[in-house]
Amino acid sequence: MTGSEPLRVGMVGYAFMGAAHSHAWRTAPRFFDLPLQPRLTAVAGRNADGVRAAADKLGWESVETDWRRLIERDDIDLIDICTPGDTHAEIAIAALEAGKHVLCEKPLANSVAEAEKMAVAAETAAKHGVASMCGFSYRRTPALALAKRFVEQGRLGEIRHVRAQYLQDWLSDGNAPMTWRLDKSKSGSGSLGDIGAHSIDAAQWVTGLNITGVSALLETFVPERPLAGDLVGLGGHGDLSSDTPRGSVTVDDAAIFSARLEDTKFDGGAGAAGAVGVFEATRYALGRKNAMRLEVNGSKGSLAFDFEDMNVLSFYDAAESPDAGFRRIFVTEPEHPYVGNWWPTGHGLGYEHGFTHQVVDLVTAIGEGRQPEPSFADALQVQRVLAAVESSAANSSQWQKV
Ligand code: SOE
Repeated sequence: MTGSEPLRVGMVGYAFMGAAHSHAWRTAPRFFDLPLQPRLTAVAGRNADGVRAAADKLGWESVETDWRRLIERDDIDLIDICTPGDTHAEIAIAALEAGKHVLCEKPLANSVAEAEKMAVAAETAAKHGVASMCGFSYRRTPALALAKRFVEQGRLGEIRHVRAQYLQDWLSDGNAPMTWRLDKSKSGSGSLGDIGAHSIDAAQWVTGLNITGVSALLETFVPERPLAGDLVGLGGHGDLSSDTPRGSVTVDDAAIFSARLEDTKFDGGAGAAGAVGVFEATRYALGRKNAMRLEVNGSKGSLAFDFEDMNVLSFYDAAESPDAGFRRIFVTEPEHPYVGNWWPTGHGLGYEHGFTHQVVDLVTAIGEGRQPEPSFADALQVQRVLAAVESSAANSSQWQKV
């Protein structure tokens, strides 16, 4: 039974991520027992009509046109940040200093310097029982959570290879309009931070290894795009007339890097267990819609995941089925992570469930007085990898330590 004490949420931003988070806040207590009852107390956005309409549609009780008001209000316990990256640090630090719990969308910030300040603020706030979490929601996909469980159970043995791709195609049309995701001052980076960050977090989380060095290439295929007004959501078709003013794309369209992954908690000195990795993130892979893929090869077995087939984890156990190839595990059984709270055996889940599970884990941790994961410190580590990739790419792919 979900507890009756409320957890009063104030959300900043109401576009794609705001809608996904709203759905999660509403749904989580209906399917999971939570120690606290989330309440959609207020949503903030600068456009008064827009935020009012979003509140009505998404189920928020009140609106603010300045996020600072959410932080001032004493009927709000948690700030949920669903805005572009350039605003994350300011909002999160102000909220933590005011004693509000924080859920912040990924990537944590637009620079390592900002992420460091956020991690310090989070650590300080944690001493007063204030929780913070970064929204790497794919961790909560049941098949990826099962993958982590297999690694922890030793079913893969020693990890040797990590192969991570995040492939979308919504920018393939050179006339798709500009969005904030293509403006470095707002988003920090392009495919790298928007989707590559998910791959980095998932790879490190599933394997328990950290990326310690990279060699990278970044590419921008379409340097200018039509300025078609404020866009909500992804892609779409711009005004194709040749006199539509164009704006500069200031981020990478594709990011590719090789990496070394190591067990940084291992204190056995040189020769610590480690793996090699290959990462690719692009929004130009025509036909690939949301192919967030992870393959891991170990000394005893391998696993493979593709978000376009998100209810399946492919697993190869060298001892069990040496010549049978990968086995497709339908991650739809009650004993699989998160699944038991949903539908009868065999009925799959979707994109939105990751966000719902994120709320479940966050509220459970807050109710139990624990810090949730991924912490701002975990997200800072991802931020360092993003920065190392950019620095390597700017230096002719030179090896860059993280
Ligand atoms: C856009 O590329 C995007 O919406 C990302 O920003 C999200 O984090 C990812 O879940 C889906 O793709």
